[in-house]
Amino acid sequence: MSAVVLIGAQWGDEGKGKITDFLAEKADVVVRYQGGSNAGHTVVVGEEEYKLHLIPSGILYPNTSCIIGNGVVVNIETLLKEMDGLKERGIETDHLHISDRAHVIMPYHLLLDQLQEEGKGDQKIGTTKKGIGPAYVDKASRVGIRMVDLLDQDIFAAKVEANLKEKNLLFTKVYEVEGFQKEEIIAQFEPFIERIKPYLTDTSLLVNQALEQGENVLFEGAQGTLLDLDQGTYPFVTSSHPTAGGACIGAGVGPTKINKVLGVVKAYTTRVGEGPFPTELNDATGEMIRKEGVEFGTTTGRPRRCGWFDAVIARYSVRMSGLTGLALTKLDVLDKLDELKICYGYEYQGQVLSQFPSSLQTLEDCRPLYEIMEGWQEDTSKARTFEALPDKAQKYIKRIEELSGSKVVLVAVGPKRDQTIVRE
Ligand code: 2SA
Ligand code: GDP
Ligand code: MG
Repeated sequence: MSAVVLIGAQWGDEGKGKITDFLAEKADVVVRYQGGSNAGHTVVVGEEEYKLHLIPSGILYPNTSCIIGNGVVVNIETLLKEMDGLKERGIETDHLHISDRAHVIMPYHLLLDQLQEEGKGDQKIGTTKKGIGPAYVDKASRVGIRMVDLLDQDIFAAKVEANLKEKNLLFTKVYEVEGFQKEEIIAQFEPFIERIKPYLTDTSLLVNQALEQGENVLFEGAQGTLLDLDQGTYPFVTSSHPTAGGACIGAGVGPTKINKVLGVVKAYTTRVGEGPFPTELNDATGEMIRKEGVEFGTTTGRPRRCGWFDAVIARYSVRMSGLTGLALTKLDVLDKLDELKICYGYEYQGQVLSQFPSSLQTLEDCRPLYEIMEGWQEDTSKARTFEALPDKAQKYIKRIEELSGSKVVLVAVGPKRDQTIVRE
């Protein structure tokens, strides 16, 4: 395996948790490199289901080091609860390491996220309200609070004070709500700091040492290509870099160290939150996919918007992250359909677009062009080899490969570990 970056190649929720867990069996280290507790990665082992938000999906393997890299924004309270929840279920977290350079989500980030969304009305982004955007804003504005700052009481107090000076004005004068008290925040953080301290370290050193020793390192992306701050459907994006390039910055490794980049795609498309979605199905088929695929937000429980597979998006992801292969998930969800559609291009003002447009207005006016394929109408959930899949399902996968320009190396036919087909 060596160094593999795994990314979501659509709008998130492609099944990255499941695929990470599957690959983590052979990984020595699993690293989260961006996002925060907006993410919801599901891992199913036997009858047990784990929903992970901040902790890497390799945590279920006791000998796999799990790292929260510098690119992640961490809500410490949420993280501690997640650790406690795992411990209650018999999963130890002593193989977890957290970057001392990671930024901390503060109580004012959570309130700002909520107020900014409310203030946008119809134009809202549909964030998870986990404070992600405001925390990354502070990072870019160079006023963020990093884990390392928590280790020095005076530095922490000074940074909280400097932040509150500006933010309390915003809360009281612009939003007309109550601001925050420095002393309260410091008191609230005291027990968090005590508990989190032993986990803090220079995680870039750990990752690079592992790579030098020839260990297998898996970088677990959160969200997906079209939610990337630069490459996604801006402004309907998250505030980090889910694409493969984000792994280098968010984990502290050079691009020369990466060997493979795996893009996870669903056999159809979903999106949660606002923004354009060309192949969206606002009909009974969309409803059926939502029901069969249990398409509800892992973090917020929001119903996900569902639509046909969009090869323009897959092709775009292959380019933006230099994908070396695709992991196709949730094939089984389509088992009952008699007919399937794959979008191969968009019609825009009488022309055919084969590449994903930069302009949101253009995207909104694009009409998806479809190839129609026959459904297989057979149960795929028990298939364990590619050849065991119905011919029509094999044909569907091969067409996805042709249109996206990347080989499908893994196929998932259910949420469980063993419901995975490896295709070399
Ligand atoms: P944010 O909270 O600032 O990152 O929101 C900005 C946009 O990014 C989307 N986003 C997501 N999309 C899919 N899945 C995510 N994780 C959860 C899940 C989502 C949930 O696993 O289901 O539970 O609702 C995720 N996180 C962020 C978000 O919808 C906005 O469009
Ligand atoms: P992630 O954010 O990319 O990790 O994806 P989520 O965990 O938010 O959503 C994916 C959902 O699909 C989870 O409930 C998984 O258990 C489930 N899942 C993953 N792969 C498959 C699959 O191949 N078939 C089915 N039926 N469910 C799957
Ligand atoms: Mg998810």
